[in-house]
Amino acid sequence: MSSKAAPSASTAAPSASKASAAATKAVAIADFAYSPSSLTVSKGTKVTWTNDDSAPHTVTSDGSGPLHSPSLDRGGSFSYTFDSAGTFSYYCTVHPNMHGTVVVK
Ligand SMILES: [Cu+2]
Repeated sequence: MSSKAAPSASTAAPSASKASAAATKAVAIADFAYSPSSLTVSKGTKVTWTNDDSAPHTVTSDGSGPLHSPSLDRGGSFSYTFDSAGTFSYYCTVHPNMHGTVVVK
């Protein structure tokens, strides 16, 4: 009946051994441009785009990439966690001259 063996730890840290407090990065969308337009992050980084423009914008991968945001109105945001390395280029479907790149290492 030992009630001594404390049922250890509900310290809520399941990440003990894996190095990573999930990194986050932000990209602003303003003046019809992504800022920064080119971003380099480590695998596992969560990137959040926030639209600061009055016009709607999207974050949409070139080709078959993984980014498919809805149309973001002013103040709207979209996040994606990059779990694999590579170069992810994207554009705005509303303004196809807007381009950005995320490089994941
Ligand atoms: Cu746009």
